[in-house]
Amino acid sequence: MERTLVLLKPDAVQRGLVGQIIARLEGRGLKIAAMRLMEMDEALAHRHYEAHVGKGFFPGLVSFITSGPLVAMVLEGKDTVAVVRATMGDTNAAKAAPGTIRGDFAIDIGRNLIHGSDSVESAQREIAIFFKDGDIVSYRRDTDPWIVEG
Ligand code: IDP
Ligand code: MG
Repeated sequence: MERTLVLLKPDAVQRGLVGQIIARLEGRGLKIAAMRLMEMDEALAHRHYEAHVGKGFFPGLVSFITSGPLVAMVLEGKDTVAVVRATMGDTNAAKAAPGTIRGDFAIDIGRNLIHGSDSVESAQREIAIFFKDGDIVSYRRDTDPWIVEG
């Protein structure tokens, strides 16, 4: 089973969309393996978004992501990285397809509600920034065989 890091960004918390967004991810069959409400400081933002340091939008991104509480989660399941990315929709929420989280709840690239790791390697790096091994819970659900074959 694959794991990914999801952040429900400060706009999701402020707009009261946390429950609806989690419902969509859970509804697909993904399993919550870890979850916490927290605030990111600048150092953590730089670490998490290290690939974007120096880009024009970076200062705005850091100020947004540190502006209030967010929900960090580890999700687990089959092809979780790709499934979460597809469920999120395009980075530019204005272009995100209806039916995706960003396509249904957002209209701006700088207020796009959710982060999901873009590869298994990124997921491993990002999960380690937010969670200790002991924070991640492995468990079996009786519904698992109804969600993934075999
Ligand atoms: P992703 O979140 O879909 O993986 P990335 O390209 O990794 O997209 O960018 C990280 C985050 O930086 C985006 O989710 C968005 O919040 C912000 N961002 C990216 N490009 C822009 C931009 O051109 N303007 C404003 N914010 C941006
Ligand atoms: Mg990204």
